[in-house]
Amino acid sequence: WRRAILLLLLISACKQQEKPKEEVAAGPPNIIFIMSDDHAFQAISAYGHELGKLAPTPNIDRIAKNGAIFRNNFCTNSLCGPSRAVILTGKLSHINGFRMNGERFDGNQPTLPKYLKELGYQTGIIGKWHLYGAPTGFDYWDILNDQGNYYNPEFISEGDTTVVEGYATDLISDKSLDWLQHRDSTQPFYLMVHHKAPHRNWMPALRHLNAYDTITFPLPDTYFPEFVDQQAAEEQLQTIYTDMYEGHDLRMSTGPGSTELAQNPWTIDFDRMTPEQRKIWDEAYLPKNNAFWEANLHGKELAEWKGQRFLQEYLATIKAVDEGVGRILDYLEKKGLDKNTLVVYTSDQGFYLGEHGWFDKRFMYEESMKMPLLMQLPGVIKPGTEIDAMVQNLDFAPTFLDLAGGTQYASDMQGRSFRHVLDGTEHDFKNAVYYHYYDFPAFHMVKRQYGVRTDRYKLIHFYDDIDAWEFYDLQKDPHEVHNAINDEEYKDIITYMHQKLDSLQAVYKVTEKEFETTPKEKVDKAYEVFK
Ligand code: SGN
Ligand code: CA
Repeated sequence: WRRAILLLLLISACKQQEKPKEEVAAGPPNIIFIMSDDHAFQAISAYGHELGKLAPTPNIDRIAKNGAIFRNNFCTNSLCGPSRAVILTGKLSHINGFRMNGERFDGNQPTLPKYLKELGYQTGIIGKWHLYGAPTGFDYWDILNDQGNYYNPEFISEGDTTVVEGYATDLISDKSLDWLQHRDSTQPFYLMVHHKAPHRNWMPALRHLNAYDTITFPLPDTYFPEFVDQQAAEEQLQTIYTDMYEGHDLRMSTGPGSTELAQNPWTIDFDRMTPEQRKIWDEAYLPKNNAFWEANLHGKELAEWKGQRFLQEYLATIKAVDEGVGRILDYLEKKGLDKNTLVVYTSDQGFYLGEHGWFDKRFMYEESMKMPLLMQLPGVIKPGTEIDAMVQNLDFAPTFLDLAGGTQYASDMQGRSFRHVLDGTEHDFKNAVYYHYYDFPAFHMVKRQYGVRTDRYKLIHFYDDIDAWEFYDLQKDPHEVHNAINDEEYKDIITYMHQKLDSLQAVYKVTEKEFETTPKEKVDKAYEVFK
């Protein structure tokens, strides 16, 4: 009988060990939130843009095939730190307190990972943080220092700062897979995988340095813009051919036969490479740069060449991100975890790839305001779903909480769950979305602005050292080159848009404080500094 008891004990112990696994498989979904930095939707092949087709992202596209692609997902404030703060809190910048880069995120406030922890999730964040101060609400964090560097970056974890040799994107993918392998498998998990790529200065992995050498990418029709009634656009400092650093951004050399970089104000990006890395780098660029000198380009041709070089670098930088996404998807599939894991791919905001002649973001014009968004979750999202409904990064936290069974935590958030957009039972989610950007005067000198966008129209108010309204009919003018604010034909619609804007500002509790302006001397000085 002793044997029989032992056997019974053993069987019950085994059952107990198995049980949590079954619970996890059937219980709330795991969530992997993969977010890159400045990844334009134009550069993801699933979106069907010409650039994406020439520089495909087969692994990111897998998420669209397995689940959904969002064609109208918008950020509320097109800048790194602010977007991240909105995602963590489900609240707009003026409520979560992080309006512009360089501010410190108040880690004492309630956030998505904190709520998920209460719901029994194991939480982790790996990669770019950029909110200053230590992350709160995470069981595990291993973040890049500030903006992070592409080569041999510094990672900060609890009580430890380490320079890790290697390429940032690969390291972030490795660390994420490592975390997944060693996590406590009895709990559902929430993992934020935050890439630095493809943020400026767009340094590809060594294996991708020649990826797009032979491809000519199309430059947008607005590459050489004429700004009419677009004063803010006229006064920005983010034009590819006038505001990029030839060395730092475009790897241009000081002359034929030289590997020394032309304008390179922050030497650290290249200086931190090991001699071996630098050798491979220089060998890849020398012939290309010699060919450039040989061609002896000037004026418009030179400006176009710069656009090409930028796109080659930017798109090559994305290759390692896409590979990393593939490795994570493979891992989930191998372990059978894909069945109950929400996989999200997005970017902290959009990015201009030559539209209006620009790089960077910040403006409310489409390519910056629109964030790529792809999601898969078998059983909830049908494979191949195309979503046209307008959603925002503001809605991520409420949506994830809804899927995790914690809607009660979203009650004071300003976003709304789009779960039923995901499962195909809701089509008209929001009829208008609000936008508000504050980071002026600052790098690139993009003016303060707020506005409203509906599925067809956009109304923007630029303020601070300017007081200018712009209105666009996106159906007739998708490139936003005709400011129709004074067109008689739109009079009634413009009145409607103003009402919409006022009501959104009331609902979101935007007070007078948000419209403060900067003393003129400060603005003038900033134009001098950033020029
Ligand atoms: C850096 C970049 C800018 C960029 C900001 C903000 N310059 O300052 O071009 O606008 O980051 O980007 S760099 O040459 O130093 O990289 S954000 O995505 O972090 O908001
Ligand atoms: Ca960014």
